[in-house]
Amino acid sequence: MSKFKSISLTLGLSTTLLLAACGGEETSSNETKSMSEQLDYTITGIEPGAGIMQLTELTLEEYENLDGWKVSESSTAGMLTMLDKAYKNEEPIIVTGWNPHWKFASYDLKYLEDPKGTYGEIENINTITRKGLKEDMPIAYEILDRFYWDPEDMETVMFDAQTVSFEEAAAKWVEDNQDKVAQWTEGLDKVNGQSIELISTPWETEDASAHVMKVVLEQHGFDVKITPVDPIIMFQAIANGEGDASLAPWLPVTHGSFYEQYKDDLVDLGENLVGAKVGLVVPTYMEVDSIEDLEPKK
Ligand code: PBE
Repeated sequence: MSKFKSISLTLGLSTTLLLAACGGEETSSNETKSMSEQLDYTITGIEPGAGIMQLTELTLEEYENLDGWKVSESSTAGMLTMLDKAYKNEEPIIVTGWNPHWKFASYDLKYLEDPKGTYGEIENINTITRKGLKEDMPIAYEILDRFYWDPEDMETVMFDAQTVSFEEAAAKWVEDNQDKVAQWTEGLDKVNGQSIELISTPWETEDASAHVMKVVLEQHGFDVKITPVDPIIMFQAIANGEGDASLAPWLPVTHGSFYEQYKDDLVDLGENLVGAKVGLVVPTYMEVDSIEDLEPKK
């Protein structure tokens, strides 16, 4: 017993000596590095076409203390993997984040304060259609116009879709929320196989809304196709009439610059959800509260 103990003590000691001798390498020097230095002045981003990536580039320009910082391009899955890894090791990480999203239920996270407001405040998600849809498909137009749900509804679908497909999760939500769905379809005649194309974006929030709308429109006799594309392409497709409608624009800030470009060539039916948010997100164990607390690169 005592032998084992002394061996492990010796091992413990030599590991420490070894690490100290290696100097400059992670463990020993991280203690003296500032948090910004440990992060290598990098924000972990997502797909380059996302609105939040544009807002992050703008943020890097607007905040003087972010001199020398960059945002890495990745994918949402890549960002979530990095977040998970950092979180498990209690290492610092800053990600481009948003609500609704299950990451806030899985980890203790906080938004960094944004005194310059480059990420806006509360975001809405709007419904837009191509011009002429009202005349061509008055029933679909009316259902789209009435569609409105709460962040909790969207989260329910996103949560269920972690274990089943979005088709199934959406069908279940529709079944469980017949009162809401009835408000969107009440008094409207069914159609006979009319085709409609919903343009979406490749994030779970939009998978949820597009699939719920698909189920509702299919129950009303429509033949529905969902096409996920980058936000800018989504606006283009609605503006040039290639797609019929979208439930995906995040406004007024996240997709604000795309919207400004195309707003005259589309029909805006207003919010389908209120209470979304985007910003820089960190684990709560990090001792930083504001974007202004970050240090410029030396
Ligand atoms: N998001 C989710 C998207 C919109 C929906 C915030 C990552 C974006 O930044 O464009």
